[in-house]
Amino acid sequence: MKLAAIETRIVEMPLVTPFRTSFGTETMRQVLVVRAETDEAEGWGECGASEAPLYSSEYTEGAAAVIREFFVPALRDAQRDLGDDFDAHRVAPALAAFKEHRLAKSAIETAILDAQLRAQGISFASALGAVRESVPCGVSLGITDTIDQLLDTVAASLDAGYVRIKLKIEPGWDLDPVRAVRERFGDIDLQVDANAAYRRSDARLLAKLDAFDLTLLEQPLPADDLLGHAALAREITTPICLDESITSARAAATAIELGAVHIVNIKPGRVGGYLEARRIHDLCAAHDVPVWCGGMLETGIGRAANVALAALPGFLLPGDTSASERYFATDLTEPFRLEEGRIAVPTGPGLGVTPIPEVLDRFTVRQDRLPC
Ligand code: OSB
Ligand code: MG
Repeated sequence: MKLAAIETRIVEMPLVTPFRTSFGTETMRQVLVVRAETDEAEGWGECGASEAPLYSSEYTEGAAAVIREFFVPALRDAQRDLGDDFDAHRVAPALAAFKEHRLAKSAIETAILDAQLRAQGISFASALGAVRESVPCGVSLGITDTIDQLLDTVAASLDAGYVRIKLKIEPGWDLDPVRAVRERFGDIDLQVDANAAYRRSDARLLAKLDAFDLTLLEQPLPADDLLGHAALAREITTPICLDESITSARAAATAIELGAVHIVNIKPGRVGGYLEARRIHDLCAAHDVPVWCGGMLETGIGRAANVALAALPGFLLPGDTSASERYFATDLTEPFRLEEGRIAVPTGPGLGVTPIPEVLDRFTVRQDRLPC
């Protein structure tokens, strides 16, 4: 396969409701969409970064810049060395010299993998090793102004069919909302995500969550505090799940060895792409560590690939793979719909979905074509 060009677009999609986490509030999903043009097919990828570097150090404009200034020239060089042999597995090695920027690397690798799989007539699901035709879905609910608002949102999510509820927490919004949801809705599958908002000295407070029988506590401490998570794991009974800390298969191996993690949230963007995500899945399976698929408020492009990944055998818990309408009134692709709490895994070649040109154009604020 020969890569002809990388096209980047900055797209701005209004969210149906603001999404508030311990690190900030998003009312609009600013997303970098990547299109890979090859001699055989085109492919699509999306970058998980948002407008500001609040979840991680990456942000949309930075991702666009690193792709333009460094990644595309490196892909051009790699391709020149390889002749017509270029494919998605060459992307990570070609970009490995550039530190971090995993969300941007993932968008590039995904677009090229999509092009390759479309040309080969293979779906993401079968390329990755999926064993399910549909996946059970959870929903991640942001911090609200009042507990009553939160209870209404949980009620609506359960009515819609979501099989697992995740509440965002932060200091000052933890025990009370969790208690209220548990009391009102009883024995539902409930978990919480702190996005690194607590410190080791909060262990006693976090131990009070044990009373609510949560499925897991996601990323309570800073990303680089693996020892803190290991210490916390010895002081509380709620299983610890890591998100921000797991940046690679190596980081996952370290966290498992330290006893810092019981369950892993796999976000392909955060680890640099679906190929590394697959390796983390395999590593966790080998250690009997369950995984689930996280999300970054993806449009249909990223959602298609996430749903395919979530169909692998080690994905033993419902993911943050919610339906398109939970995020957007109009998605970039055909919307993903929830049916009896599940989303069907796309079966067509590559992602199995394609952005709708008029919709993509309507939400695009800037576009750049970079020849390779
Ligand atoms: O921590 O899992 C997270 C969204 C953006 C950034 C980080 C996170 C999230 C979510 C929402 O929790 C997941 C989703 O519904 O896509
Ligand atoms: Mg998280």
